[in-house]
Amino acid sequence: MKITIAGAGAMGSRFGLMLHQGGNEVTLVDGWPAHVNAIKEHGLHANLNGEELTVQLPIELQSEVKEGEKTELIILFTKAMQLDQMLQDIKPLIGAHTNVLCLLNGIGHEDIVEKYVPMENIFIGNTMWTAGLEGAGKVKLFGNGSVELQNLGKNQEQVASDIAKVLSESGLNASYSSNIHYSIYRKACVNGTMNGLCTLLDTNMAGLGETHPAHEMVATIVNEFALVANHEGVSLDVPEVIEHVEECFDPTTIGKHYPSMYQDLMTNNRLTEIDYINGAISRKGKKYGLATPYCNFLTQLIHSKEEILKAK
Ligand code: NAD
Ligand code: AOT
Repeated sequence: MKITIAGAGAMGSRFGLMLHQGGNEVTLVDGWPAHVNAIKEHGLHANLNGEELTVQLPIELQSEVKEGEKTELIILFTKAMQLDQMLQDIKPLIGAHTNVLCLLNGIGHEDIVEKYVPMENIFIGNTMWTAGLEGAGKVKLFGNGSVELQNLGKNQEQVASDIAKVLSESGLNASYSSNIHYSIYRKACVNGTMNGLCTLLDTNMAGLGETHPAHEMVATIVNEFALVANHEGVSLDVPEVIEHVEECFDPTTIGKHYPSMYQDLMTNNRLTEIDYINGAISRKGKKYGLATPYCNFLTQLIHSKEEILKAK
């Protein structure tokens, strides 16, 4: 399949690499000139489960995307605050038959995608894969993961299943979800607990899990997400979600991962996605008259840290 990865940082590179290895015709599109040039000149360098490899993948700077052959599938993997500009820039690639799959962390990205793509071509999902960007053109990938996705448009279930099949044939372990809003909230609970706390406490997920207050903090935050989700008709199984979140503490599986928010702020001095995770719950809580004090506080703390560190 002709696939464009829009946002080829850590996760976009992982998906691009695996889909390329699975025999698809993959093109990367990205907005970081140094990264684009490094991949153009030297290929994408990846440490994949300990094995060093270099793959030649076509890559284009998003501001230079021109009218041409439309792509069959676009996978969106920008950071949340880069999504609108990316969709604006890749308009020339989006045709009447281009399906667009949004796999960003956080809640409510479909509102932005809908501005550029007809509803019947939009697919949303989430992923438990992880990835780290070590520098321009270089990624570190370890562990396993999965993808869940669903169509937003009516009668597009078969297309959603077909997209999941294409991803799975490249080892991405994707499945059709009949309730993607539930899955997105469930994954948002992972990010709403791990990302902010690991960033503030300067540790990875296993390190957080070793601290005594971790369980109570996780449980309180998950309950705030559940309160807001419930108001939107999504009824989270709170004990199951807490267990799912706390599985991330395991150092033998995924616990050594530093969440992407940590990588952004602590390693790369970049602004974070907090407004699309805990901040989204905060805003919705305010709108619905629901108390979300931990999410409010976490959002403020991360913003203060961004200011102190002069993140950009
Ligand atoms: P990323 O920051 O690695 O890449 C996103 C974009 O930012 C890319 O266009 C990249 O080129 C650009 N970028 C990265 N570093 C830059 C720098 N120093 N200067 C300028 N531009 C730079 O983002 P990601 O981790 O791939 O995340 C994409 C989405 O996937 C996010 O919504 C994230 O929350 C989600 N996600 C991430 C992980 C993970 O383990 N990284 C796991 C699951 C979901
Ligand atoms: C993650 N991490 O989503 C993925 O780093 O933003 C991130 C992220 C899967 C399971 C646990 C954490």
